[in-house]
Amino acid sequence: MKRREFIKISGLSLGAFALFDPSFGLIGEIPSEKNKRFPTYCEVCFWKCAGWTYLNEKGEPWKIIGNNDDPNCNGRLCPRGTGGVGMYYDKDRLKTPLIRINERGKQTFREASWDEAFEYIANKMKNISAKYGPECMALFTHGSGGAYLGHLLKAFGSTNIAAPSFSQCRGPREVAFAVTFGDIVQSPERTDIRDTKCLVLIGSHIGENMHNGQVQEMSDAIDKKATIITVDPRFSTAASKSKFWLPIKPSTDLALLLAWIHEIIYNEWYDKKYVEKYTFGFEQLKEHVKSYTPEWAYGITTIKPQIIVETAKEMANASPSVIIHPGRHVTWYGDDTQRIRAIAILNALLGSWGRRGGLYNPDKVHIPKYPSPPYPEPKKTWRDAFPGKYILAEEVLASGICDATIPSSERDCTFKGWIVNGTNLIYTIPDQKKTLNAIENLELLVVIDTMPMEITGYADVVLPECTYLERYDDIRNSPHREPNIALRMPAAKPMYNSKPAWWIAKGIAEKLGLGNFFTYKTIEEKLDWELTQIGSSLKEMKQIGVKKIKRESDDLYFLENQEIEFNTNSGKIELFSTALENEGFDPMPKYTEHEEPPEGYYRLIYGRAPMHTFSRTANNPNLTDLMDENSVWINPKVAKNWELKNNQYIWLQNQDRVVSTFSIKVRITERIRWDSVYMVHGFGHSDKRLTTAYGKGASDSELITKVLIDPIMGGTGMRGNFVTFLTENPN
Ligand SMILES: Nc1nc2c(c(=O)[nH]1)N[C@H]1C(S)=C(S)[C@@H](COP(=O)(O)OP(=O)(O)OC[C@H]3O[C@@H](n4cnc5c(=O)[nH]c(N)nc54)[C@H](O)[C@@H]3O)O[C@H]1N2
Ligand SMILES: Nc1nc2c(c(=O)[nH]1)N[C@H]1C(S)=C(S)[C@@H](COP(=O)(O)OP(=O)(O)OC[C@H]3O[C@@H](n4cnc5c(=O)[nH]c(N)nc54)[C@H](O)[C@@H]3O)O[C@H]1N2
Ligand code: SF4
Ligand SMILES: [Mo]
Repeated sequence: MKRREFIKISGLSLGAFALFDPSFGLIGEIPSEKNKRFPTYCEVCFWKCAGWTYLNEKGEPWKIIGNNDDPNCNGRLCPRGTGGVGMYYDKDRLKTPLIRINERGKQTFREASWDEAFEYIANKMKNISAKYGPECMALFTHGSGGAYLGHLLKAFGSTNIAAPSFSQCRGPREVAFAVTFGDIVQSPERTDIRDTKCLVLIGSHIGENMHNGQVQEMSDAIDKKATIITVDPRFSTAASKSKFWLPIKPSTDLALLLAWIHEIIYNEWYDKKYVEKYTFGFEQLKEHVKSYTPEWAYGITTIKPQIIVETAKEMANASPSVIIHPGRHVTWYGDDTQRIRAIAILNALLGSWGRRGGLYNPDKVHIPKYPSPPYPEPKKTWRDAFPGKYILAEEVLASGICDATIPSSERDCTFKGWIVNGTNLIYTIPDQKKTLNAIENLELLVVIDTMPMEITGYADVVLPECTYLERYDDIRNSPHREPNIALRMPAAKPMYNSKPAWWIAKGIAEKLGLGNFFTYKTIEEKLDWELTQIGSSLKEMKQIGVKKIKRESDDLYFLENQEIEFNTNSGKIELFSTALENEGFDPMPKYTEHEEPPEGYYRLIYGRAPMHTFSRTANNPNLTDLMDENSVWINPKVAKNWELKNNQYIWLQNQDRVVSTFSIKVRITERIRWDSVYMVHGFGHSDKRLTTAYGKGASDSELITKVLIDPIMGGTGMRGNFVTFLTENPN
């Protein structure tokens, strides 16, 4: 029963629109007891579902099944997590350390021993430290190994540790929520979808975005007759499950949000008691949105006034059990923090923050840190490269480190060495030319990866990490309704000459004379010490995989009339943001216009497919069986004008005359507006060592050359690019 429910939402049940074979749903059954199983948590995406790796008769990893006690997955993995064993078996894996012997990008490497690779890295790092200071080393990381490599970098004297999940992903929403509510959204999101009566999705394409627990909760909410309102220029899977689909003109969402705020205030549909008790700046907001009427928004968004009013009423009826979803990948148009501010304000007006069916208060376990000496105090940080800018960004900007690596007379801080762990920067940070220019200026580029992805081609040293099925990692400690932890342990010995990140970090530290920061002999020793501090042990966790720990107090939701001091300047929920005003930004969101596609061009928008994660799964043998290339969605009207046929291969050319390296299959569909085209991110791999993924589909990343920077927090807006079609091979 449960299994079917999930499939219902993850695949579109509209026959001809089927997105993927529904027989490939979630694996939830338990195989026979005689098979051995080992606890793990998934690394195919960052939802980090906990599960069990089972071995086959020959003692090899065979299948991965969700852990029933895990709140992130409730015993069921998504198609990608189920296909995770493909990462272990991928024949193209990196097999041994490599040192570059030729110019960058040429991929001429020689095999090296781990000791030789560590010696090389440590010598270069010492040189950089002596010449420029240790702060000129930066770490880019996305994934579990980051904890150990981050510890290494801080011990070395640099705090420049960046993840693309901030400046290329959820950064604007965290800043917008922090300035409004004094707290961030976090991951997994604190959205109480399970108990909501109305869920509003602004772009968020849950169901294609397969963040597991969230998809399950949305499916449950639909069964409980919750209203779903989806705002998307594309008829997404979520749209197909919605009572209202608002096919908005892309880039105009802020106008719709402001009109909703207008309606909710002027019709007095807001939660009066809540607004009075908890918020700051209501009268200013009321005045501010006076002219943002549904009729005004219609002219901008193409959404009819009557629909705007009707959907606003729908939200108000559900209040406070309503969620205007904060989104996750929100770096779209450069005014993203302000767009998410409008979302935060709507949630505040409807009283959903801190309420059942709205946004709950998550909690996590407090795990003491393994003893280690204090870190040296860095003399400078990435912020010195941007004086007076991006003050409200609470994390390091990956794109900012990139900018600050390119020498400029305006900056005295330039980076000289990068360690890149688990992020394919070439495909992840927009404006590839700039990323490559930055790389050209480096004295050291170390890449730690499992696969020969594009970024490894530019490395001086490539270090092969073993896959998540072959290693221990830090204890997973994700915030949730109930605090909980999960263990990842190896189910197999590392294949080839690959090693875990903790071992790599410790090895480099020892060569740098920083061995005192990694005093444990084995990772088991460290994990057991940490687990013992919170009343568990490695032995216990090996048996149960996931452990839930009781919340310290009953504060999942606000109590009736509870007095609350919010972590903002005014101590209230700030409808009028004093933090933004202090930094010289609009204290309340204003509508800003965005550039329109020129004649013959279409806005390039992109998203996820249920069976793939970014560019990291494109070579996975199990997942390419389900989908091995992307296609470009084109409206029938447009296809007719261009005389395009379904399944025809074409090339895309953007406004800066950049042409896709590979061709992409045409998919003609009413499900996309005529002014836009859509493609799934992560395809069009150009590294021939990826023997399955090479040349399959096209890459959105290479066509994103225009980047709309968010002035508030430095996020890289990627949806201001336009493409046209080439039917002959231009290359
Ligand atoms: N054009 C475009 N750009 C985007 C996006 C988009 O949709 N379109 N999405 C943005 C978003 S939301 C995000 S969060 C980022 C994601 O950005 P990334 O996390 O950089 O995504 P991937 O391209 O999948 O790169 C992951 C890398 O990690 C490697 N890897 C996988 N498993 C392991 C492991 O266990 N250990 C190590 N060391 N490496 C491993 C993979 O082989 C791959 O090289 O991209 C952002 N950039
Ligand atoms: N299967 C799978 N699931 C994933 C991931 C994955 O790689 N694979 N990655 C995970 C990560 S890190 C992230 S951040 C999330 C990202 O997933 P979301 O946060 O859901 O990402 P969005 O950018 O909202 O999603 C793209 C949607 O936005 C629509 N869109 C494009 N332009 C506009 C516009 O101007 N206005 C509106 N309203 N909509 C628009 C597109 O049509 C598309 O449906 O997914 C997560 N889940
Ligand atoms: S959502 Fe899927 S890919 Fe992501 S961690 Fe969970 S099972 Fe793995
Ligand atoms: Mo993301």
